[in-house]
Amino acid sequence: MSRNSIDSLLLETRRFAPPPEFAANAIADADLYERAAQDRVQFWADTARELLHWHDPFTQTLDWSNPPFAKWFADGTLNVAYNCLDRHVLAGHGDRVAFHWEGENGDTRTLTYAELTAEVKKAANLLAALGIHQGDRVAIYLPMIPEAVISMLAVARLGAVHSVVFGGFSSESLRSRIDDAQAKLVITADGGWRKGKVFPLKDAVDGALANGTSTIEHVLVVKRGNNDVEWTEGRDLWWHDEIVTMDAEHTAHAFEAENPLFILYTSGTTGKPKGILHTSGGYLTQVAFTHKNVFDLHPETDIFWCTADVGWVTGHSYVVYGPLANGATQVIYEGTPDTPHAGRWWELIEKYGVTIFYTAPTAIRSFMKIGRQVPNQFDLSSLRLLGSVGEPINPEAWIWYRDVIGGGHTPIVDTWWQTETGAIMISALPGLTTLKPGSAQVPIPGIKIDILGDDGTRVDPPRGGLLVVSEPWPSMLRGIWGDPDRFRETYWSKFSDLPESSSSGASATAPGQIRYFAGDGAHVDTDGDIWLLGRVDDVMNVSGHRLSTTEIESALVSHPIVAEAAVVGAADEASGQAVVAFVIIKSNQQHAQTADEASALLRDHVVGQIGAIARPKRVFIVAELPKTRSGKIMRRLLQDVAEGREIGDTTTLADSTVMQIISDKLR
Ligand code: 6R9
Repeated sequence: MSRNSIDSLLLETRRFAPPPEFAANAIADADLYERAAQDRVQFWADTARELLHWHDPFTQTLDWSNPPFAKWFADGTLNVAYNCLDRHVLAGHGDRVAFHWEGENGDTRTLTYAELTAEVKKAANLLAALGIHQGDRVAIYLPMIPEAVISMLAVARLGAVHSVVFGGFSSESLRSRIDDAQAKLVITADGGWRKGKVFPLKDAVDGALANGTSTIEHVLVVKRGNNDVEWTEGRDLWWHDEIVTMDAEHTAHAFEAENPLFILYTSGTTGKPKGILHTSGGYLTQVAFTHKNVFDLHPETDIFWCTADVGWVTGHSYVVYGPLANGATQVIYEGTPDTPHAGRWWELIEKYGVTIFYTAPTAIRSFMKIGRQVPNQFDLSSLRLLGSVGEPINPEAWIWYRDVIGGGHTPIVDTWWQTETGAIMISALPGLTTLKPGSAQVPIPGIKIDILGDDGTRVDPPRGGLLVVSEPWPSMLRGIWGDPDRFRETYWSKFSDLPESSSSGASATAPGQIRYFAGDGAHVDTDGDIWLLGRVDDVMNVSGHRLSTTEIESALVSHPIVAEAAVVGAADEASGQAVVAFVIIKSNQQHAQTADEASALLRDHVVGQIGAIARPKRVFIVAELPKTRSGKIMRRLLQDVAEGREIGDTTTLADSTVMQIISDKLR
């Protein structure tokens, strides 16, 4: 975020108290904050007992004897899928709709809790027949269709571990994720609908498995796009052929609270994506708690719609686990918001009577650009609460969202959290909090957040600093898959006084201050409200998706014509940030194509290596990159160029003329 936007954020003075009738019927009361403040750990124990069904009740709440490796509710056992399905049916809610699904091409399917439970039981039997046991990893590479949710829950039901890979990722990205997790099975589809066309998924899986060395034993294929696919006999199986032969009964066994539930890969500051590991009991407790209280869920009457794809953490926590644990009725939609017309989302809100709507600022900004005449054609009066996630929401977008989508009366909850935190950490509670547009506001009950200066001391408000979580929380990541050292280094080394122990065994010395470093900058005002300012590391946020500069640079230099590459995230009106690359072409390749051809070639190459979300908006072919004397690329200067600003201080450059040459060329 640029300096100008930070200043304008902090000048924001509009305030919105909860509407009286909303406050009167709100699920959360102020008592939550009080109970949590009195005894945080006890508060989470009570919440876990209240919101979940435990097969064997736990007696221990938090074990923090070996930081940063936490255990929550460790001696309790539960089945995550049973909590999301069977118990609602047993409680008499089998006829309640779990999902209204809408395909981009107009196909629809509605599943009640009883039907969804039966589907998941059959799928669990199928996976078991394919040799999936507790702890095995299953990759899921599907469009937003009911089978995506069914597959995740079937894996969870068996105590196995899913790794959902967003369908927009390339076969290269899928391959590296399959290899890293050593998955045994991939669940995919022939194709899915996107922007009016079928995009192939099975092809990408074939590509990922082409070298024949993969740990994958079977590929289970859902028929969705009806596009042609290649078939490997013995390895590939059609979902619909197999599922019909399966028993609709399946007993859910209970697993330990710390049994791994999923791995989800996310971009970090280095090239290789990190496999963020989440476990069962603590994760489910916090997603259920936040879904219920932040979204003020009345499960009998609300229709909840979170627009995220299950390929992202928001889809895991607020399409699958939180809402289903709470017995909510939801809408899920396969395609893009503008297909076949610009009002598709608003049409769905009208059609299903959506009451709670949760989306990302990048989407809101793109609707703002089209104008209010599109949403104004639809009846959005069912909406009573709106949510935002993924990046800071600027006050103007917040106001537009409330006025145009929320009819000028709905509260908006701006929810800050991460793949690593598993669940919402900072947010207003809509029946209690007076809202400030642009601020995510306060930690949810039971969460301890601080804003620190570089020296590790708490800043004096009003002031900016680095955001940390100062106490362990139930849905915290339990590690990076296969890399405990990277886990400690990335999140815990900056502001923690960690004992000298490795990943195994408790340490002998009493731990000092242990704080999770989130990688975000934040400002805290004199009321204690938090304003998120964006990443402080080499992670970009493009349309709410995390991308690493290093990962895209590695993709670029993997192309034979590239000598060197530097990538920056440049401020962009539509997507928040846009990927801008500066590339030096190898001298023996410089005459093979024009700069425009090289730049088009390299943009496509990044798509092939990572996926369309990482496609650079611009690739500049340059002769030099600005480097310090120690050889570090000064991305800050490239960012100045990319954002069309005056170039900042160049005195630490090894060759101070480089920036002049680059900027002359680009003007
Ligand atoms: C849930 C999700 C995490 C990063 C996070 C931060 C940014 C998310 C935000 C927000 C400001 C919000 N972020 N929500 N920034 N206000 N309400 O998005 O997870 O994909 O892991 O991204 O997104 O920078 O560190 P993930």
